[in-house]
Amino acid sequence: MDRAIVARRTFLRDLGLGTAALAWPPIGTASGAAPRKAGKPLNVLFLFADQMHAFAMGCMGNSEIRTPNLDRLASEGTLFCNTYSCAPVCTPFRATLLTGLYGSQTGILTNAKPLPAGEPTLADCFNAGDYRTSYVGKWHLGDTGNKAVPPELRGGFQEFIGYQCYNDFLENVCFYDEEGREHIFKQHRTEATTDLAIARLERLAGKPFLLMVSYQNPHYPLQPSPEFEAMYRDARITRRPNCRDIDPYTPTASPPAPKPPAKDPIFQKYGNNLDLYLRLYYAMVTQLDANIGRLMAALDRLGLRENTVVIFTSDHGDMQGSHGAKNKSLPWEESTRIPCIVRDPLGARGQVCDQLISSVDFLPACVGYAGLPPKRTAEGIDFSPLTRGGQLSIADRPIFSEMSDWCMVRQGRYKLVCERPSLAPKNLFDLEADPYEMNDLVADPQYAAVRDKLHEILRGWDSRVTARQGAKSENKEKTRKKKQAAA
Ligand SMILES: [Ca+2]
Repeated sequence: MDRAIVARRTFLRDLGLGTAALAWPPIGTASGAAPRKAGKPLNVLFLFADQMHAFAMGCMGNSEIRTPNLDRLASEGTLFCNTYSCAPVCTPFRATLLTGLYGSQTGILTNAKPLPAGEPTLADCFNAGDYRTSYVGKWHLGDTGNKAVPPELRGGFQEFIGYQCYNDFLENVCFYDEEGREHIFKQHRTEATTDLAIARLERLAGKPFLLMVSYQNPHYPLQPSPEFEAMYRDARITRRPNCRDIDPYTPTASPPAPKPPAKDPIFQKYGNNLDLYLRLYYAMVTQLDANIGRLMAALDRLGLRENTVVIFTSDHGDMQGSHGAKNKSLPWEESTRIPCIVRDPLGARGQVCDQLISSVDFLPACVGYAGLPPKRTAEGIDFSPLTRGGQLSIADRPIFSEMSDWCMVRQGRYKLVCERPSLAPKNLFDLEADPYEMNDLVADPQYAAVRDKLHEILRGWDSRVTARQGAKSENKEKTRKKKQAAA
């Protein structure tokens, strides 16, 4: 299922997709792109899924999943096929997306924490540039549950309609607007999210905007609408070669899943059946894809295509039995590799870029597409030149991912995972030769030099990004001692 690594930049026709509807501008030009309307800054429409790994799209070489709208989006823009979540869990990803900082720098490596006080956000960057900023959907910063997000937790977005975190797609579909008013929907959560996003787009049209749309799909429990479930009813989904048969059931925290699992109606649906889980997961992704299609049609209807950069990604992936694991928060590719498509009206079409991109790059890139001043303290890079046929010297750039008990670096074809806090090397993989991570090279003497080089890079990064938290802990300790001395 996994596509072999392609040349640094190539085009979707090489993936066997139909060429009839696609335009192929030469590399290094932006020909084929619609001209920007004079005097109008570009809007940014940022769409992201929850728990969708990079391999669940037709344009990534998966011939068993139906994602015609995402494939079309890729054919109209750039597919970044080597993109990583720098902290593969909900809240840490969101904090990085909105601050441009690593989880160790924000202090957010677990769920439901609020954004760090006083830290400028992506919305602040756009507000300062006279953009309208609007957010729709799942938030999950500062709390969890089916509840309103109070203004002080909204990261500076001027418009807001969403909820903290609620993993039920069919029941209790509630969104809360700027005033905290509850809007109840008798439809699938994904359809409701899209309807709200379209309504917000209609309000935003005519002014430069940043609109972020945060979908709950395809996070478990897997509850596609019947018509999407039916599409995969008789499908045989090929398991990844590193997959082991596991019980895929994971209880939800919000709403709290009934215990024991046997009492959970979701368990009754797919408990202990990985094949059924995969079919339902694909159905969830296809439903999300159909909604992306609806949103793109609305963008066209409103005449916004030529002035709007569309970015699609996800917060992290889903293990689905690979390496005998389920869920996420692990360094494996199925957990850390995320989809990434950018349709840039000033960019090339049908381009595939295999440069390493990290979720810490999204803030600089969004700001870059809007032509706004960069956030000085943000990590990552503005990768916008890559969608416009430009060059960035990032072939050797290491990218990082982390949770509190591990961290990893990927540079070129190699990936090293270390344990935390010891930073002892745990796994080393050659992802070009071994894309499924089945041949651990960490103890292989032939790769000692590669391991040691990556180890040094990772230790340097870890020391730098944890310094701020270290300083905070030190200050807290000093304050505590002072108070103790004064008492
Ligand atoms: Ca998530």
